[in-house]
Formats: sequence, structure tokens, C-alpha cells
Amino acid sequence: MSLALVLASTPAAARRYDGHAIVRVQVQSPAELAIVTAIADEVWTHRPGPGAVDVRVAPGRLAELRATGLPHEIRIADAQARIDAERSRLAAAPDPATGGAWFADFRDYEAIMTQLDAMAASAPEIAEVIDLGDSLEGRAIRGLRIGKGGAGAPAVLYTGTMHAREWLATMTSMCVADAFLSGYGTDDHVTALVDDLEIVVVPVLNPDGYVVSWTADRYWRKNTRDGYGVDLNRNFGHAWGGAGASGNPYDETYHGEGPFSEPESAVLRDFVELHGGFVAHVDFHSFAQLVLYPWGYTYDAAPDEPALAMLADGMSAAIAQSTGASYPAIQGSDLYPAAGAVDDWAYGDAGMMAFTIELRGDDFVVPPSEIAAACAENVAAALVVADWAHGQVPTEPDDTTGGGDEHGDEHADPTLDDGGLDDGTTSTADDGTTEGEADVDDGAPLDDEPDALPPGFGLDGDRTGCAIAPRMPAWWWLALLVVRRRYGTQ
Ligand code: 0X9
Ligand code: ZN
Repeated sequence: MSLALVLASTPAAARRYDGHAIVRVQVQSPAELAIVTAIADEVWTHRPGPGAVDVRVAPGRLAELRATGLPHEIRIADAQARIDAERSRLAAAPDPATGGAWFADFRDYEAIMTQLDAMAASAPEIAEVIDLGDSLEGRAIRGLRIGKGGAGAPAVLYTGTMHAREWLATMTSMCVADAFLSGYGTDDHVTALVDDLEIVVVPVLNPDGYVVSWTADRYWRKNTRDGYGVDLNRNFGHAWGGAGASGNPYDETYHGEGPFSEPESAVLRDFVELHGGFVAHVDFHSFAQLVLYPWGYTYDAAPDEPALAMLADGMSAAIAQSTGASYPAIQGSDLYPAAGAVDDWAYGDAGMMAFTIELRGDDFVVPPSEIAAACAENVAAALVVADWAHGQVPTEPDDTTGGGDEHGDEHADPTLDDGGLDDGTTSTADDGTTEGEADVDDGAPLDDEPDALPPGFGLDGDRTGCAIAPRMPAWWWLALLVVRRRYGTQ
């Protein structure tokens, strides 16, 4: 690709990352992590515990990293080169509306919206476009409602692109919708699910941020509030303001002025609450290859932890069976505590079995060849959740087949069916809490958040998108405090 073409297809004002390296550093102590955090522009790691940490390092600071003597590997030498290659490829790619395979490459907001219309039009008997509301800048947050289950059918929600730069999550969400549509009438399993459930897919929860990531800053994460942005996955009302959420508007994990201060999170809350029938939610993110289940804000186990873990394990197994990829299933806080995320709200307040899936990749910019694999493995995971919801379909009293519907229940994995939930995971108590669970959402500072976390560690108040704050022994925290004092890291 010529330089001229690259420059021609790059918006003049777009932020550039020339010479920024994506480096995997091995850290063995909090002291080492603090040193790396101080040198890096942003920490991208998504793995729990000491070990590999992926960071973005500005060109002028690589020498400092080398001087630390920490083992490291430069995985991407020039992030901007990847961004330029992606931009050039997208500019040169055939328009999917005129013949390009739609899932062959990443698609911008307009193309996603157009495709939602086309998908609904292609299957009007089972699908319609829904408009949940508007973003801060007035862009529509739209999705697809798929299914013939009718009023009262268990509903399953799949969402993507809460974080703008995570483009693989956008495409994966679209694949999930496509799988339900294209499988209807051709695949008995999918047909049974579509017949009996309501499936809602919202591929772009953060339209304004997504547009920024396409036009002005490829690594934009938040919405666009006042130019700095709010991390929407810290803006939900369950345990808002707790661990792993920052009060500094310039941090990548800024939680906003209050729970649901942002239209994007409020729109999702209102949609789910008004609907009242959602039993499960999967929110797609990138990248780490993990299936996360609540709680994410505390190390405490969720009341339904056995069932959540079993379902997450089921997704993990389906992924492995699909492509061989390893997506371990862990409690969200064991990646790092992060309060105010959608999964804790969806589970704790809306009564859904809620999960975050961190997709594959070594960067937010990945080759389009990753789309097919991410789709295959995550459609498999999505079906596990839908199967579980299918197990919640009430059986007819006079049904003598014992199957509960014309397709029977053979698709619902009996090991996941109900899974020992607190009698009513599918319903939300009148006070908005999950049944059998007391006082889970008062919006007030929590006394059960991980108090072993020193202020400023992990995502709390630092510049990182995905710093680690795993369950660590006391010596780790002590050492971290000492090093923070010495190096003055945030
Ligand atoms: O930090 C996040 O919001 C998610 N990771 S990402 O790298 N995509 O930013 C993980 C959220 C997991 N959920 C909770 N910890 N509640
Ligand atoms: Zn994310």
C-alpha cells in the first residue's frame, strides 16, 4: 500500500500511534508491575495474576522499559502501522452492499445499521429491528429482536461494543444474530430456540465511541462525554463507584458522575426493565479469551455462583469444541475487580444469568481473518446460554410428551438446566433485587468490595484500560505501596 493511499484514507485529525509498541512484559511482583505501569502509556493486559502483561509503550519510553531488565517481547513494533494497514484495507475493500461478503471484514456504524435492516427484511416472520434509544450524540442504539416465542417467552440478550475499540465484539454480535436467522428452518437446534425464545442482539452499545474509533482515534474506549468520555462498563448501577472504577474523567475507567449518568447505559437499563422477561445476558468484549461471570466488583461469590460457573464452563467447553480455543471460565473479579460493569447489574439487579466474554486477539486491531474463528466459537457459546434459557420455557400442563414443546427439550443440556439456581433466576424481585438476595443495589459505596486493594491499584485511578488486580497475598500489596511511594506511580 502506498504512503499516498494511506494518507489519503486517514482522517487529517486522527490521533496517531507512530512507533507505539505493544509489548508483553513478564512481571513477578507488584513492584515490577508498578514500574511497567509508570512507563507504559496504557496497560492492556487481560490476564489475572503475575506473569504476562501487555502494554502500549510510546516510542520515547522503550529504552526505559529495556533499562528495567524485565523480560519482555515486542509483539507489535508499530501500532500505527497496523492501524494504517487496517485503514487502507478497509478503504480498498469492496462495498458489502455491492457484493463483498459481509463478514469478510469489519464494518462501521452505518454499515452495521444497514445490515440490521437487511437481516430483518430477509426474515420478517421471525425478526424485527428494534430501537432502544439514542446515544449522547443522538445516534440510534438499535438491535434485532428474533424469535417466535411471543409474550412471556424467556428472552436472551447479546450485546457488543460497550468499548468502542473492540471491533471484534461488534462483528461477533452480528454473527450471533446471523446464526439465529440463518439457522432457522435449516438447523433443528436453532429452529427450536427461535421458536420458543425471544433473542435480542444489540451489536453497538456505544455508537458515538465506535464512530470515534473509526474516524479519530482507533484506540478510543469510552463514550464521548465532554470530550474525555465515560467508561460505560463502569457506569451501571450495581456497586457503582467501587473497586476498579476511576473518579478521574481522563482515566480509561472513569465511572461518570453517577450510576447511569450516561444515556447509553440508561437506555439499556430502561429497555431491560421495561421488557421484564430477560433471563440471560452475554456482553462481548475483547481481548483476553475468557468467560467471566459475576461478581466482578467483589471477590465474594455470587449467590448463584455454582450455576453461573457451570454455565460459564459450558460456554468455555463449547468454544473449545468449536475451534480448539481456550477461553477459561473465571469469576470476573479474578481478572480484576471492576465495579459498575453491566454484568453485575444484569445479574444483581435485573435477575439475569450474566456473562462477559473476552474475545481472542493480541490487539484491538486484528486481521479480519479472526472474525470467522471468533464467530464460530462464540456462536457456540451463545447457543449454550440460549439452551439454558430454553430449559426455562414452561411446559404445558397437558403435555404428555414431557418435552414441553414441539421440538422437545433435547437441546437444553440437563447439567445446565436450572443448575441449582435460587428458585427464580429468571425473575426479578419487586424491589429490583434477585430473589433470595438482599440489598444488592443501593448504589452506595460497598463495604464488601475488595478492601485489600490499595487505592490506585489496577483500574482504580490509573491510566490503564485493563490493569491486573488479582487476588494476591498481603506481601504483594505491601510491596506495591512501598514502590508506589518510591516511584510516585498512580
Ligand atoms: O474492564 C472491563 O470492562 C472488561 N474488560 S475490557 O478489557 N474489555 O475492558 C471486563 C469486565 C468484566 N466484568 C466485571 N469485572 N464486572
Ligand atoms: Zn471491553
